[in-house]
Amino acid sequence: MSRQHPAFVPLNFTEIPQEEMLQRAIGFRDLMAARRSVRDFSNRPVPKQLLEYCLQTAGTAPSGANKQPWHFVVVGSKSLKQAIREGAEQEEQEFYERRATDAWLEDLAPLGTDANKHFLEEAPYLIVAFAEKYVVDEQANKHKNYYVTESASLATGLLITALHNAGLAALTHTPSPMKFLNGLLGRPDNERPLMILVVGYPADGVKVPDITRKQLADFCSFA
Ligand code: IYR
Repeated sequence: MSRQHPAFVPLNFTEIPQEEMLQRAIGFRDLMAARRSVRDFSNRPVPKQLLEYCLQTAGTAPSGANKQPWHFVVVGSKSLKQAIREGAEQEEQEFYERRATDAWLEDLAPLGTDANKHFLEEAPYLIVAFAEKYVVDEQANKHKNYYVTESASLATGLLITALHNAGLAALTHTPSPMKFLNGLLGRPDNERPLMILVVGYPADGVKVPDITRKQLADFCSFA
């Protein structure tokens, strides 16, 4: 049986002059260097259309065998956000009171986090990222996806980048375990919650931890 191959089409590639390449790389680096995780959000509304454009960017991520194994649920309803907060805070209470090691709590201390996740209700939107482990076809056969965590994480990284570029603040939030999100959002068993992105405008006058980032030489080597 011969396999079907896709048609090949010309790459849409326009060369950029070198000087402009450098300027663009610097400009984008500086744009992204200003991205910070924010834990206090304004309740100002955010246009849904803006999120849709950012999610379309997420959907451009490369993925194993182009299976695009991700699903994003955009949550704007007050009651669902409240339910997600309740579920997350239950897990977080366990984490802070029992599950976390002393070393972990010490590492978190500079961030000032605790089990209170008020931002899950205050922000206008929560975007819950799911990784699709396999696809179930009409005959109920399972087809596994490849590099699922890598692919869905790449899409989520692009989403964070797109949200920042669009002028919004976001927080990656990972209560653990997150299985309760499948139930609340009606997502099937073939999907695993990856993280919650809390999205909106930062609260007026919000402060963020005074942290630094590694210098290039500390996280990159040229072999
Ligand atoms: N999920 C907890 C704890 C937490 C863990 C890490 I690693 C962080 O970088 C931040 C928080 C919480 O959200 O509080």
